[in-house]
Amino acid sequence: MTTTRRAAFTAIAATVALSLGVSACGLITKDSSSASPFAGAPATASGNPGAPIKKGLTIAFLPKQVNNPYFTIADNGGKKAVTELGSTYKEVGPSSGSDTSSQVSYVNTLTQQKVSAIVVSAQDAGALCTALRQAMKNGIKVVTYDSDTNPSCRQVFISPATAQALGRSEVQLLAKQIDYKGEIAILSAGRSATNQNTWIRYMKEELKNHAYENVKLVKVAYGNDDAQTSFQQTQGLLQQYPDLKGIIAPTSVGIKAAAQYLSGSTYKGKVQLTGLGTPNEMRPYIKNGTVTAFELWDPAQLGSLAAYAAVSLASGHINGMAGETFAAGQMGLVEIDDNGVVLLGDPTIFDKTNIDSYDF
Ligand code: RAM
Repeated sequence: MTTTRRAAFTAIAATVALSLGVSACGLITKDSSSASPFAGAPATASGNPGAPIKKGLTIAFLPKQVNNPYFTIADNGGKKAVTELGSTYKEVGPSSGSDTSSQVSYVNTLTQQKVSAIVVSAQDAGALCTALRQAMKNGIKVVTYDSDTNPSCRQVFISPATAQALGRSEVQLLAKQIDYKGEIAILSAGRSATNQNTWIRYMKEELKNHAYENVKLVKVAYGNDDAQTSFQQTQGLLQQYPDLKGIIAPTSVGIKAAAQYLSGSTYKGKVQLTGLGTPNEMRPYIKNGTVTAFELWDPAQLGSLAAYAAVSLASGHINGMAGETFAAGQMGLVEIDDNGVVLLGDPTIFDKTNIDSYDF
């Protein structure tokens, strides 16, 4: 990662994030020495920062999965921003988190409908590419949020935080809970999910550190962001590895299902569970002692930031080039990083001391 936030902003944002519990997002500055002529975003020239923000656009959100509370929160954040900017919001998407061909069909339909921008959380890094490139050829702007495609298949990616920070911190959280000793497993979402796979890569990197020499990753299981499959996969992990000490589930569907299984079993409090989940879904499991701590960013802010980027792109304000900036309401002025990436900010860690302060 070649960008850093301004030091002063970081200090303020960190304080705000801690005291108010919001993910910090602000002006992200680009190190001029890192300018890359090979930025993956297909833009070749900057947009016109003086162009007015257009109204009457149609911004379509295409989450990984429509009936997933995490995406409901994120997309409602997007809806609010789109509506406030005077454009029309719509949401389409599969009900299964592992139905990539259906995501492709939705992209094709939105292209035929000539929407102004597609904001998509990709179930697969490559599978949506042909359809998204076709959309961009037709003048439709493409923003990925939450889970990216290959960089050349979109203009901007709104990333919750750096994948590195997320992956490493989940290992750090779990290792502390199991006293740096024992077998652990990962319960992921879909096998091809870009976001989970990137985080898992960094989890494995983190585990190479000396501090974890007595921690052994025994399996990565896939619950496909389906509650029942994730529940059964958790059960399977414990049958296969009776000495398992901990599970990391970097998916809001997976962590809830795993918590449900553990809390009704003899493993409650004995097998530690952490990962990414929403405070409202995880509150009962923090309260009943199944889960000690987990983390997440504010999904509504992620959706909102994606909406501002989509409207700015569709207004010709930005093209997705590194160094361009766009206004993101209360989140301020945001700068696009190399490869068209925009970072939301640091996630919040939830535990019994702060979980009641959050309502999402
Ligand atoms: C699930 C999805 C999503 C992920 C969250 C944390 O809802 O897999 O992509 O970001 O979990």
